[in-house]
Amino acid sequence: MKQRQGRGRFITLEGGEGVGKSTNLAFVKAHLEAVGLEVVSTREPGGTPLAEEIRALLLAVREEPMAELTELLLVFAGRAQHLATLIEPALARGAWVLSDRFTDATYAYQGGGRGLETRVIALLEQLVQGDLRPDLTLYLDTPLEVAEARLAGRDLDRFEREQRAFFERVRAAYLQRSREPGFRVIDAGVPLKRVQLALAAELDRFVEETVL
Ligand code: Z5A
Repeated sequence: MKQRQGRGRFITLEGGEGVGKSTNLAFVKAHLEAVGLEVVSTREPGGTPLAEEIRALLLAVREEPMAELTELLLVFAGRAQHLATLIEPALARGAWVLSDRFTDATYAYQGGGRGLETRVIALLEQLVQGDLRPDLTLYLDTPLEVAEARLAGRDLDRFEREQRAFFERVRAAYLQRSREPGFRVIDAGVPLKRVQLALAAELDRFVEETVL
């Protein structure tokens, strides 16, 4: 199998709520498996039993407001656990790891949304991840109205209860990150078939460049 030739690759799916990350995760996994790669799919916050407990803390709606720094540290605490027990071992044995969200979400939500300083996030990123960064980030982008319409009627978690201005800042922060190397913007406001054609093209290019 191709991934046995060395360390695996790390691919992340990013975007605001309702853009279709969960829907497309299975498609991306199947597309990579079809070329003979072992793919481990996971998500953030969460991905391991302990990190999923931290996820539950982050998403729960409670009376006591969560301080912004508490939120940031919980995000990175979960990530440290996720990296140590799932992501790093999988990459080391040659598997490809596909994560529904990773640190770009921290820059978007805690940086853009909450207004925490980028340099503080970058400091924690270096502490927790060392040099590890995604090899490819597929950012699904839609105008907010499109995602809102897709999510209408759903129970809202602590983040989803934020005001529209918060989500506008999140989207702006993601679009600013699109200048980072390995970051690809996919128009996700179109029918699913077209989104998946665009994803497949990016994946094929990436596999060709890095493996074949
Ligand atoms: N968070 C953070 O603050 N900091 C961090 O560092 C990290 C995360 C990692 C939970 O994440 C929260 O954690 C998140 C940010 C914060 N908060 N918010 N808000 P999450 O990823 O679990 O939450 P989410 O983004 O809200 O997930 P989601 O609502 O499930 O969105 P999605 O996965 O992108 O969408 P979906 O479930 O695949 O699709 C939504 C619906 O649209 C569904 O009915 C689909 O069938 C439909 N859909 C999807 N694509 C299409 C197309 N192309 N056309 C038509 N309909 C479509």
